[in-house]
Amino acid sequence: MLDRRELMKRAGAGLTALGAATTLDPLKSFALDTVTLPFDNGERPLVKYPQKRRLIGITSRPPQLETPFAVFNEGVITPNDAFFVRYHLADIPLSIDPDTFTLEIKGSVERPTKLSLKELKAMPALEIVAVNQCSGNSRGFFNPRVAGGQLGNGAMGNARWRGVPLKAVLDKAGVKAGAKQVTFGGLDGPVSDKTPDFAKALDLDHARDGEVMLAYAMNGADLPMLNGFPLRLVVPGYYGTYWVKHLNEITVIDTVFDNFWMKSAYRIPDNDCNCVEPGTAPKTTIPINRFTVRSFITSVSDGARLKAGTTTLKGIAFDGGKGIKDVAISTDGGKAWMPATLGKDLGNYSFREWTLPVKLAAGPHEIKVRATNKAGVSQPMEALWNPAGYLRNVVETVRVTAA
Ligand SMILES: Nc1nc2c(c(=O)[nH]1)N[C@H]1C(S)=C(S)[C@@H](COP(=O)(O)O)O[C@H]1N2
Ligand SMILES: [Mo]
Repeated sequence: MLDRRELMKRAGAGLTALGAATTLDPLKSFALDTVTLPFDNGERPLVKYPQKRRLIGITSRPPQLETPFAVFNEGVITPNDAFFVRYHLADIPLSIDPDTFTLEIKGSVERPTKLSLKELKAMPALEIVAVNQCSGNSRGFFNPRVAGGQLGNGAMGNARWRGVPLKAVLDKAGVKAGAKQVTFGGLDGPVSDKTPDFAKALDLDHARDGEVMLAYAMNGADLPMLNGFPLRLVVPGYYGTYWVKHLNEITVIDTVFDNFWMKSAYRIPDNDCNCVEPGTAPKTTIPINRFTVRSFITSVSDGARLKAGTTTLKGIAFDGGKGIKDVAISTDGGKAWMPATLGKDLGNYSFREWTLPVKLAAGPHEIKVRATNKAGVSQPMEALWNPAGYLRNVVETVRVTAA
C-alpha cells in the first residue's frame, strides 16, 4: 500500500514539464478517503487532482469535483485549489499552450477577429468578485429526488476574476445590425459525435453590459486548468452553465441559439416561482438565468455539539446581483429572528460574510439563516421543486446541541 504522502506526490506528477498552469492528466487522480454527504447514497471519494487540494469526487470521466463545505468557513474567497469543477463532455483539454492559444470572434461581425492571450491581456482589464454556482448545486437534497449529479452544497465558489469586458472584444469585431445573440464554445468536446458539443448563448444586450467578461485570471493567478485555463466566460450573477471554460470561439448570430444546451437542457419552469408541484412537469420552460437568494451557516455543521453560552455564528449569503441587504438568524426553529452583522462588501456578485453572537442554553437548538436581497427578495421556508433539481434556495437549518 502506498502511504498518503506518496499518493499526493504521484497525483501532483500529473503536471508535466510544460508547467503547472498548462497541462494535467486527469486520469492521474487518486481516491484517498471518503466523505458522506447528508442524504441517501451520499458517500463520495475524496480525490486529488493536479492544482487541486483533496476535493469531493462526483465523476472521473470527465472530472467533476465538489468543494468540501468547511472551505466556505475559511473566508469569503474560495481558493483556486478548492474551487469546484464541472464538465459535461469527457474529451477535456489536458494541455494548452498559452503562447499559441487564440480566441476567434466571428459570425455577424464587421471584422472577424482572432486575439491571442497576449493581445487580450494588453487590453484595459476589469476585475469583479463573483460567485460561480452550478445550476444543480444542492440537487442531492431534492425530495422527491431528481436525476442528475447528486451534489451537496459545494458546487459553488467565489473568486476575484480578472479579464476584459466581453463588450470591448465585441466592439473590436464590430457587431452588425440585426444581431440577436452571442454564442460561446470551448476547447472540450464530446467523445462520440452523437453527443452535442457544449456551447451556450447570451442575448446581445446582456453580452454587451460591460460586466460579462473574458477572464484569464482568478484570485491573482492563472485559471487552474480544470477551471478553464487559459480563458473563460464570467457571467456575474448567472448560473455556472454560462461560464464557458477554455473559451476559444465567440459567434455573433442573428437568431436565438437553439442547440441542445440552450433548448433542451438548463431550463426552468416559466412561472413566478420557477417551480412545480413535486413530481410533475412544467408546461413551459425558459433558460435558467440568475441565482436565487441563498445563505448558509458555515461555522457550525448539522449535528454539532457546542458549549452552552455565547457562540458566534458565521456564514455567507449571496444572490443574483442585487446584493444582500440583510441576513437574519433564528435559534428556535424559525419563530424569532435576529439580524446578523454583514461583513465587508466585495460587490453585489460576491459572497457576503455575516456573523452573529448568540446565547444557547443547554439543550437542542434549530438554527436557521435567511437572507434578503436589495430588491426585497428572500428565501422560502419550504423547499421549492423542479424536475431538473435547479435553483435550490430553501432556508437552511442546522441542528445543534448545547451542553
Ligand atoms: N467548456 C466548458 N465550459 C463549461 C462547462 C463545460 O462542460 N465545458 N460546464 C459549465 C457548467 S454547467 C458549470 S457549473 C461551470 C463550472 O465551472 P468550474 O468547473 O470552473 O467550477 O462551467 C461551465 N463551463
Ligand atoms: Mo453547472
